[in-house]
Amino acid sequence: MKDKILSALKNSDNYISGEILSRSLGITRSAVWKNICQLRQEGYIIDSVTNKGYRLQKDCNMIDTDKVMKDLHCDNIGKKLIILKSTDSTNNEIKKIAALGEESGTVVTAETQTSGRGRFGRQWSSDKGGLYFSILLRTDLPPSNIAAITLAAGYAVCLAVREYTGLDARIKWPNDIIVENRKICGILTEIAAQSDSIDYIIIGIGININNTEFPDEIKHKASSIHLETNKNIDKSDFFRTVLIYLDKVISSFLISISIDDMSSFKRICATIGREVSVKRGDTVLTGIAKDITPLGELVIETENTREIKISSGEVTVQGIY
Ligand code: BTX
Repeated sequence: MKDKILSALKNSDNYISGEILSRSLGITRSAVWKNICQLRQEGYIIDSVTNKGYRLQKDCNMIDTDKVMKDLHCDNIGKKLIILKSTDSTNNEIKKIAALGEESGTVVTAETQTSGRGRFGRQWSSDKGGLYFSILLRTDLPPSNIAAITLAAGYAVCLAVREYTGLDARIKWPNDIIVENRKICGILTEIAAQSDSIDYIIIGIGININNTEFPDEIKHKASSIHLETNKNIDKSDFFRTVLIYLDKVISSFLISISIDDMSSFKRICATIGREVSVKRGDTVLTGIAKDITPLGELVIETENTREIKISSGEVTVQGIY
């Protein structure tokens, strides 16, 4: 019943009287009131005005399943969507449901994360303005393809940002998406694997959407779609676009990992052709980023014209961060 009331409120831009709701749904007015209270407890902001009725305040930061899933025909990613108010990390949620046999393609999202994480145990700032979600992927790809799958996900996010906002989103190898040299998205890919085969992959994606502020230590390098466009973005609508691109790009990547895919990744990679520094243990290697291999490795030509390939790590790109 609660969902029916919610759906009626969502479909109306004006107030709906308690009497109309009670008549159309065949319940008493006090039952309508109880359901409204429950919806408010779940975080929906519902105005009520005497002689007018109820009106839902549309919150562009709330994820609305109906809006995301409507006519979403995905082959792999997004067949099922689990929405949480808050969790420690959506990657952890995927681990839990993967252990219970959840099917490939399931996506978990949360409005906020209390321990959102990046690579090397770093934190991912996860306030209400952002979009945080993780994808469960069961695949028989060899573990050596992990760097490439992270790039494929990054490429898909770039295409979605470009289509939805017109911003010049680019990949900063290996797992960041930047706009105007600032980070708007990070990707954390984790695997559960045997020695030579993958049990499942978790692709965790955090995108700064309507965020307006960041912690002091990342202020200089972080941005959000809102800050870059000066517009409030409807998170559900944007999420739908991202899922469509992720499904398209990753499904074709799983079928054939080809050089062609890499050339499209390379075209929107901000790292290629720039001077980069890579931390390797205690040493820092400097050179020019030349290429990306079919396995997603970055090819760097160092000062003594030696070519090295790296598949992960911390890369600083001159002029970016
Ligand atoms: P990373 O290790 O490449 O980047 C982490 C670094 O990025 C931090 O140390 C900090 O400097 C900076 N940073 C932290 N938060 C933000 C932010 N909101 N915007 C811009 N820069 C930031 C990147 O790791 C991978 C992040 C993946 C996050 C997703 S969210 C859904 C899923 N669940 C989860 O716990 N992680 C993933």
